[in-house]
This record gives sequence, structure tokens and C-alpha cells, in this order.
Amino acid sequence: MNDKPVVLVTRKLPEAVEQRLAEKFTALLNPDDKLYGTEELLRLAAQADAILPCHTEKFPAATIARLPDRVKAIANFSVGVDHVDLEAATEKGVIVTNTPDVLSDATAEIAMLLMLGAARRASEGERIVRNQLWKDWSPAFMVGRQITGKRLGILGMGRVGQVTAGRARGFDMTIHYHNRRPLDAEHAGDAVYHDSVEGLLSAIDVLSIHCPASDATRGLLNRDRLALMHRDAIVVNTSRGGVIDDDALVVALKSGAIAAAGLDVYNGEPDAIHPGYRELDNCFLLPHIGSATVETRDAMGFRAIDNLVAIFSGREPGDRVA
Ligand code: 8YV
Repeated sequence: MNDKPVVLVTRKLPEAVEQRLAEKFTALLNPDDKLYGTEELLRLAAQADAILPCHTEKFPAATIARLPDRVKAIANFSVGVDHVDLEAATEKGVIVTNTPDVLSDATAEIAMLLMLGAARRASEGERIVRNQLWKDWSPAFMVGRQITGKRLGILGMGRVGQVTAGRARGFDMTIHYHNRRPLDAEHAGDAVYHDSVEGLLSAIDVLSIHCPASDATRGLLNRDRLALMHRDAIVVNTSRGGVIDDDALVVALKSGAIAAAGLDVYNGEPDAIHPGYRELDNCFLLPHIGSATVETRDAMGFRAIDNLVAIFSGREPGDRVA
């Protein structure tokens, strides 16, 4: 007889993760990595005691209300939980967890890659070489900007923000940040706190966005705030597309109001992002790969499993967010 809890896994996860999951649970896997729509998700959830989703599956209040009562938990394979209505989950008594810490290094790497790629015109250069458009060299050819020694502004100095600050210090960048509250001295180090987004934006050369998407941060980087940045400034986003007002950023990039952007996350990703970004040479664009390393994806899966094991052993999961 099999009395292990049943876990619905919505996407294909790394082999080691699926193996460990199968040792502890009855796992309903998705070997073809099909993207489930809401109805299919709810149909499959009828057999599940918990769901292990990615950010690609959405759980608004209406979906949570329709979850079968046997579903006790949503153990996300993600640190961001903006795809789950946490209030609705709490109301229904569904525990929600995420996977913090384990993706901070990988995401900070991508933030640095975006800074460098945007500053040094990586997209443009790569296209020139690949398309056999490289005909000459001159002192003025492909001249970009240097990030070394510049002022980095971190919007959201949480786990990923702090690791990014550490990496940026290796480039002799000075660190500025805005958070709801300043960090304690041990975590802030030499970073300069700004008590307003506006104060931060007017004091920096490079902005790296690390705050979660929420009602409070939606469209935060809008036309008025972009106008506070100087003409050589660079905007980088590894958090969520929703923090940026795309129309405003595209206009700023097109008009030269700021120099460049490096983006890994978008409103409307994957296939309905603002078309303006694709046309701009001063955009360095990646397809939401902040945590896409072998090491991190395994660690995210193990962390989600640890949360599920705690929940089904009657313990408080380490990463409970609702
Ligand atoms: C993940 C992310 O790949 O964890 C997050 O919040 O944005 C990504 O790094 C994705 O969410 C997996 O579900």
C-alpha cells in the first residue's frame, strides 16, 4: 500500500530533484514539460496533496478558491511568489513556500552579466560578428562605458541585492541602495542608504533592480523616475518585469535619456514582451535565466522538497511565505 503524500509537479525538474522527490512522495511528474493551463492544473490537482509549481503556473484568488480541499500546500520552485495570491492561500488554509538563498549567487551573476553586457554593448557586438558585419576597426568602434569604479544603485537590498553588491565591489563600484528600511551595519557594510527611490536614482550610474513584484512596486521605474537618472546611466533588471514601466523605459532608451539597459525579466514574458526592446541596440536582453545553472536548479528543487517534507511531517517549513 502506498500512503506517501501525492505531489503534483507542474514542470520537468532536474533528474536528481525528481529522484529525491520520488523517494519521499508519490510524484505526479510532467515528463514532457507541458505548460498546464488553469483547467488542466485543477484537474490534476484533484489527485494531489500538494503542488510544486514554477512561476509559470498562476494561482490567483479564483484558482486558489477552486483548489480541491486535499491540497495542503503550494511549495514553489522559485523565490518570487508574485504568481500566487498569498492572502487567498492563507484564507483557504493552503501553506505556501518559496526557495530563497539558493539562487542568490546565480542571479547576482546574471545581474553582473547584464551590467557588463549593457555597458559594453555586447548585443550589438555579437550581432556584428555573427552577421559578418565586422569590416573594420577604429578607436571609435564599439566604444561603450566602463562599470569599474561607478556608483551602483540597488533597488531592494534583500538576499540577491546583497550578493550583487558583493560582486560589484569586486569591480570597485560604490554601493548605494534603497529599501523600506536600512540594513544593519553588518549587512550594509559601506553601502550608502537612500530613504527614497528618487534619491537613489539621482545618485547613481547603474541601477540594479532586486525588489519583488507587488502592488507597491508595479511600474515603479516610470517616466518621472527615469528622468532623474543621468544620460550615461544603465538600468538592469533581474527581478520581475512588473517593476518597470516598459513604455517609459523604451522612450528613455530611444531618446538617449539613459544610455542602456540589461534585462532578464519582462512584462508579458515570454512571447509578449514590449516590442520596442527588440529593436534597440542599447538593450542587452536575456530570457529569464537568473537561476538557470545546474547547481542552482538542483538546490531550488531540494529546497522545495525540504519544505514539503517539513509540512507533511507536521513541522513548520523553513521557507513559509503564507
Ligand atoms: C526561476 C525566478 O527560474 O525564482 C524566481 O523567482 O524568477 C527564477 O529564477 C523561476 O521563478 C522558476 O519558477
